Amino acid sequence: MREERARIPPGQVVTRKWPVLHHGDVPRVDLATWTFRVWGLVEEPRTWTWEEFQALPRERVRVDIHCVTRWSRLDTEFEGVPARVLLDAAGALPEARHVLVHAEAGFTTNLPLEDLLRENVLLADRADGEPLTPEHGWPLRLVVPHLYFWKSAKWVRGFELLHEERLGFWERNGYHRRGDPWKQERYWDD
Ligand SMILES: Nc1nc2c(c(=O)[nH]1)N[C@H]1C(S)=C(S)[C@@H](COP(=O)(O)O)O[C@H]1N2
Ligand SMILES: [Mo]
Repeated sequence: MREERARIPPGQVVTRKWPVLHHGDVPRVDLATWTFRVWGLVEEPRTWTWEEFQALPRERVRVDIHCVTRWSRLDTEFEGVPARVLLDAAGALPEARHVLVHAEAGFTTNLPLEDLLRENVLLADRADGEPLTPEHGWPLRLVVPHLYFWKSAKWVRGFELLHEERLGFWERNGYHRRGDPWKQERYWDD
């Protein structure tokens, strides 16, 4: 399995199952009042209802995901709206460099704007051909496959565009500010 080995970042072990990992409880979400917002350093702050979000252009990607707790899962298929579509609709200002991703119950995670604009970065509502399950982030989760999976916020609700980096939940609790699995950027001092 040389090919498969080349897809596994250092220090990771492949799992065929899909583990569930998060802080706190699975939130209860009401689609009737749900919104996705993009605000901060944008030309025009935007808000989408669930219905409006469903009308946006969609993509399907097949990606490998890597959790900092050392499991990797190969070939998960996600479907949803590219993050780029929402960022383009709001219009990032030139001074926008960083994004704080906001999710239900105050969960946050940060990443450089350019990482959100990368290929294969989706706001996904389906995985492996099925609607997301609540424990994997229903109704919507971020998927940033090129960074450790803690950046892929479940139950995501918005992007706040910033000039200076502002650390998110796991990043304030010892995890790396960026989290590239190929460089083993696990903890803040890696
Ligand atoms: N809202 C929220 N999203 C989150 C987390 C969390 O605690 N809260 N944990 C992250 C971590 S550490 C991981 S590894 C992945 C796990 O996603 P999964 O449970 O679908 O495998 O979700 C990420 N997204
Ligand atoms: Mo994680």
